[in-house]
Amino acid sequence: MKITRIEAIPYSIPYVHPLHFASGSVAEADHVLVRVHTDEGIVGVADTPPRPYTYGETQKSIMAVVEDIFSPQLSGLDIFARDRMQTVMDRTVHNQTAKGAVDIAVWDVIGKYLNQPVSSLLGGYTDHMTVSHMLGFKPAQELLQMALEFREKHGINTFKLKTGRHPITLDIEAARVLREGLGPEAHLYMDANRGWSANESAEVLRQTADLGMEFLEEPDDAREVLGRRRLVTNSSIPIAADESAPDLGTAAREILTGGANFLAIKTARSGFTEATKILGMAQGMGIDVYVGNQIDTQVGTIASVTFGAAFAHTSKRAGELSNYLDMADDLLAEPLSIEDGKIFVRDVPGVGTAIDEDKLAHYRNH
Ligand code: MUC
Ligand code: MG
Repeated sequence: MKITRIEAIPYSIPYVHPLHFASGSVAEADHVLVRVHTDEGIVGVADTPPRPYTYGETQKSIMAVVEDIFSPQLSGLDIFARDRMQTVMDRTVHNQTAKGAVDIAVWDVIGKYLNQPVSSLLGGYTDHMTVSHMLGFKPAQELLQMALEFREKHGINTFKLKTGRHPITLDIEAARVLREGLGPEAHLYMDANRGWSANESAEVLRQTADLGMEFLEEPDDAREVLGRRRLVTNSSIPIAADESAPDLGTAAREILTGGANFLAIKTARSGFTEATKILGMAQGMGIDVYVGNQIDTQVGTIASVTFGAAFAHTSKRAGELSNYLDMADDLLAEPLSIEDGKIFVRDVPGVGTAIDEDKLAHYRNH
């Protein structure tokens, strides 16, 4: 079975709760739905989130690279030739989430063709992921109210606090209010999206040392190598690489150079093929990972669940799988649900991303 065409469909869905964080903000999901068409009529689907402040991609750049470069370069390739596809796509630098979506859509075709859930094909470790919810910038008491609501309504007890603000006391206070309000059983960690310097990050770690934060993600700019290395060496909690380690090479580099000792794996930017390589590398080096989010829609989230549940090393921690709840609507024909803080893999052939075509027609940008 061969690829005949790759289609990129731009759409926009508003957010009910816009998210603000140190590197940017989102008020609408102006994403791109990618469809891989084949000569046997099977179509694979994946979602692509443009994040100019992280990967330099925009909705238009994703459409252009998918339709003008990847579609002609990958057409004619056998659907199982995933590593060849990666090699071809890697001739074009960057464009991280566009590459990730093409890979996931190809896996979706493979699962549909073999009549198997992709999570089983990838590793089949378990049937669900525990959910972590990401809290954007807000006053501390509002954050606590939101977290308590998420716990009450969805059973979520793991929260990532967006940090990186100035003065740093804003985030230190938010961390303290969350810990005191949620109690010792809640799992809490912070993500500063490079908002602080290494010294500010060290000061935050010092002042939050009694709060049981499990790790700190991307505190400062990892390119400021010595500052980051000093931070990692001296921190009593792990320092995680997210946007400093978007692919296999950078993930290996950050671990080997002491820029991080924990890794976020995001299917939106790594697809399943490269994410599997990052996972193997991390496991072999004794590095823990977690499934991060790219403020994913339900289409993106089910891809993360598919990957995360497939492996012991990714499913042992909560994955960031619930920010679609901040959106006004979504495209999945059968909406996701979170019960007792868990999302289950879909027991259907492929990834489980059947699209509601009426909704797509409604939200697509013509
Ligand atoms: C994160 O972990 O940094 C921020 C932007 C985005 O797309 O995802 C995030 C979450
Ligand atoms: Mg992050």
